[in-house]
Amino acid sequence: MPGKILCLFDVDGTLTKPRNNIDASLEEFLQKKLKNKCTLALVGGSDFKKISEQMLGDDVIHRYNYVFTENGLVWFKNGIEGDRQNIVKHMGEENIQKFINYCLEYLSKITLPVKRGTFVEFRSGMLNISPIGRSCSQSERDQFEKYDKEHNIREKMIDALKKQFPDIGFTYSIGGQISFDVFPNGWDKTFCLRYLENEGFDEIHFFGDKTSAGGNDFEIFNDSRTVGHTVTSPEDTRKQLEKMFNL
Ligand code: M1P
Repeated sequence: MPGKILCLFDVDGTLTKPRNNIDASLEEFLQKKLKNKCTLALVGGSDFKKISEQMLGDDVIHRYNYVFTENGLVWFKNGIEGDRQNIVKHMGEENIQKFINYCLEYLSKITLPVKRGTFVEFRSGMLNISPIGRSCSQSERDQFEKYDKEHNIREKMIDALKKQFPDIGFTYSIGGQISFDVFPNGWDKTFCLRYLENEGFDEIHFFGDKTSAGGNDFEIFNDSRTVGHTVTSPEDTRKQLEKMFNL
């Protein structure tokens, strides 16, 4: 591996526009220029299917030395899958079902400008809940984000879940436009650091756009094991890297 510096990137809002593909010129910059200076890693809240799609194909696990999907609950090193967390094993079927049933009941009682399908996406280490439904189009997604900013649909639902399940031990995280992630306490993006801290890096630089309190990059950005960088867009990420590495 080149050098002892690791650059660890969030995906949505940092390397790509939310749920869009990475720009080919940014990917070329990362692979042809940055990779000569440091080791590359990704950490996203999304599952492998979404991250590989956004990062231009399944061979992302070979182009990036480490790929942490679902916050690192499912991960790859040099193309080889490591262990994966299982939310059902951890929480028990009964708890998971009570939780999902309540989410569906709650969502059946709210009216939005539009509602589509796939309200609960079940992943290996987390649940992803979307009030509008994940099968909405890009324009419906953008409209929901705007509507949610005015009406706090997701925040209100999270408050209701916290009230209904005060001791369940879940963390709720709004990382994207139309949904929120639900995972056991501690399974946020800092989870991936356990796989990196003994890999011999002198510095782990983390780049993310949601680094303030309540954002899904907050914990890893503030972790003592990382040097945190806040970015405002993929273009800003590139600018900061050019400056940092004299590229
Ligand atoms: O990576 C950030 C988030 O991206 C998606 O969010 P949304 O579909 O709401 O824009 C989801 O995959 C979510 O899990 C993830 O945290």
